[in-house]
Amino acid sequence: MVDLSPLRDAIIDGNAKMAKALTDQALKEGTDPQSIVTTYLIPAMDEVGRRFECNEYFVPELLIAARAMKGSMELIRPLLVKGGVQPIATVAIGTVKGDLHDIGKNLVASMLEGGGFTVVDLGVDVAPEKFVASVQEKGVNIICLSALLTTTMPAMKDTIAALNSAGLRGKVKVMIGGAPVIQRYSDEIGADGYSDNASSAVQLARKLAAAA
Ligand code: B12
Repeated sequence: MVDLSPLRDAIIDGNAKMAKALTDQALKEGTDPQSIVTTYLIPAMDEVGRRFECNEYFVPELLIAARAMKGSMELIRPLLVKGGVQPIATVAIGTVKGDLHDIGKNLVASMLEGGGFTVVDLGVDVAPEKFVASVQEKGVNIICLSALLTTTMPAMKDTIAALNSAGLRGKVKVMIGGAPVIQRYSDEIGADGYSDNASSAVQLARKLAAAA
């Protein structure tokens, strides 16, 4: 396989144009799309996450790296789907009912996608029933709830209650996050985990998928 370390570097540097051009070229040369993801994109986003955790990178760098990764994934995703490559798990992510903040949610979604998950992005202001439907209709294994307002945090509890009422709680893991969320709240409402940033969200999702 050709050395695509410039692709890895382009993602880490957030150079979306370069990342897309290198991905396009690699695919045209016949490089296996799955190996581009596992050998270059996932390690690149892991490195971005590492730099974020040790305060070498901040939110803007995370966002531009995620955007670069997204551009590459747009070229790769249709080929993966055609080739039937198995994702780690399917995740549905959304900002809870009443809440329109989506920057952090989008970041988590991009990092999860770069981390090998299939991501169903339900958007913002997502009612509990919509999360329930995603499990029933799309075979979702993990639900990710984001809230940025203290007034919308109870919608996380409502979503877990709706999963319980639908008899689905045993079939799906629930992860929560967003600036006002803390571990104690996660424990209180019976979520399976909480993380305070997009990078550790991927680690948590991998752990939950392995335990499922
Ligand atoms: C940008 C912003 C907006 C934008 C949102 C644009 C958008 N497309 O998202 C706009 C202008 C629309 C907005 C509107 C409002 N906002 Co506002 N907003 C912010 C602001 C400045 C930044 C939020 C942000 O994007 N942070 C950056 C991201 C990357 O961080 P993050 O979301 O926390 O996500 C990270 C982690 O939390 C985690 N994470 C996030 N989600 C998830 C999910 C899972 C599953 C996991 C594991 C992890 C995880 O990973 C992410 C990446 O590391 C904050 C202040 C602040 N500094 O936080 C106020 C803030 C959140 N807003 C606030 C308020 C009050 C409002 C309004 C009510 C204002 C008004 N009066 O209209 C409205 C509410 C609208 C609504 N119904 O939602 C308050 C909330 C106060 C509170 N205690 O609830 C804040 C804190 C400002 C303040 N200090 O008063 N807002």
